[in-house]
Amino acid sequence: MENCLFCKIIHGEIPSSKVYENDQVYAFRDINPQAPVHVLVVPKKHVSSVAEISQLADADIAACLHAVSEIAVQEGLSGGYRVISNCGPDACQSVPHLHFHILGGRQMAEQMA
Ligand code: DGP
Repeated sequence: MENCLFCKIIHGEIPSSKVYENDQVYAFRDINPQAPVHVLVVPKKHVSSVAEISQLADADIAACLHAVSEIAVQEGLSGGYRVISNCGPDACQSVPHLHFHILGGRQMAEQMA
């Protein structure tokens, strides 16, 4: 989608630190990491958030979650990790292209928000 930051990253128009890619998914390091490992997993097809997930094929949704699991192994997150998808303004979503944050490499707070 034109003018979407993450679409531009997927297409290589904006540089990123890629950690994983297949036909359906692109994943890269967050520019403002909030944990030792902070990776963003995005479907290549543009949808704005989980609220629009019905516009994605089930295979694309599944591919995102399989990617999360593979990246966690790749990044050595054997102690666990957190997966977050902010959806809409109340959740402070700042980039309107569906993405899953993988946060790991340290003990997370028990409270999630
Ligand atoms: P959210 O607030 O859930 O929409 O998360 C958006 C994330 O995207 C935020 O943690 C910072 C990250 N981000 C924003 N711009 C860029 C960028 O240009 N490159 C990378 N690698 N990450 C970005």
